[in-house]
Amino acid sequence: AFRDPLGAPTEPHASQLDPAESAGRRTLSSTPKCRFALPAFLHYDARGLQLFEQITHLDEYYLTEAEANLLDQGGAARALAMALPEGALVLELGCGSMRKTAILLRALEMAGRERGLTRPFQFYALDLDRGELARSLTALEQHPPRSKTETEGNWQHVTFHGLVGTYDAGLAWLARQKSVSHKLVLWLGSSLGNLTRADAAAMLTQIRACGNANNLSLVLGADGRNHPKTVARAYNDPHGVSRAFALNLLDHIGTHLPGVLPRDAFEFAPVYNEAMGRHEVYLRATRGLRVKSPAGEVDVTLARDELVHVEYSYKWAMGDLFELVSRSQWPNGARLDARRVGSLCQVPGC
Ligand code: AVI
Repeated sequence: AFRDPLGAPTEPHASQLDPAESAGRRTLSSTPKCRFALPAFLHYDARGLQLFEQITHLDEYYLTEAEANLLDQGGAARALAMALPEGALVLELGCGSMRKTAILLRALEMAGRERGLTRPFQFYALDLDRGELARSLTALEQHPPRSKTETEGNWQHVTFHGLVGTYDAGLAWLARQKSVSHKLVLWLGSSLGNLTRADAAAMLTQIRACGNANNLSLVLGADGRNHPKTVARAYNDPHGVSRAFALNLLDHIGTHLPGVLPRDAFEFAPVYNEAMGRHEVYLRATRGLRVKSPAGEVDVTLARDELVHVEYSYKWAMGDLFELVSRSQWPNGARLDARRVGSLCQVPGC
């Protein structure tokens, strides 16, 4: 799972420890030199998904609530639900606990009743861990919206399905769904931010290829370029959940390759890189160690204090987001209906 070297040499490379660091809580002050990276998806085993869910409840991690507010109070969920053709397929990429998705699904259910629709919306939730996905879907199904006169509601206008797999697998599946009235892709929670800007463009192009100008829509949640201190707090909370989330990646690897990357040989090293508009997480070796996989395809030596990159969280200025969408082969002159209410950008079928 190692690749090296990491990153383009054009990126700023100043390795520095924060002078204000206190014992046991060392941070970086800018993008450091780094030879190795581990792919970010390794964060998301069952424990990682649970820790991420905890992060989304922290006051410091402002992203989740901001997005939920846009969907709910901002009226985006209802607007979408009233506009979506009946029978539409809704696919959520990397669905997690679906707390925000629930807002949209409830709006779809209510709109189905209000509009007197006969064909249900088909909701497909895609994620990597089967157990977590089943748990989240079951919880969601057990809480249908209720009208004022009902004591117990039920879902009449939404059906639920789980898909276990990567984005690539999910999108390949979506491209094969030919007989649906409409495809709506949900890519929420600033997951886009975990891809480099080039990979984000490729991903939007890939989503675009799953349908045509008339039958495909995308709802994209992206975080803006907020104040550096606000971002830094969101990714290094005082409760230590962000730290546990980052280090859990080593435990996850350890279940497959015991002892190869021992957790006690690393510490959490986050940095917000303002120039690049991205938060970066590294794991710093607390001692020199040799990392050797059982089959020998990886055999490297890490020096004490050497860093392994494990996550980017890119932040998007609105103008850059517009450019990204138009560069990603959504049709020329695409009707980009961006609600500039915070960070939610709704891109309807073009
Ligand atoms: C899932 N993803 C969008 C989160 C983010 O904001 O980059 C993951 C995360 N990492 C640390 N905190 C949250």
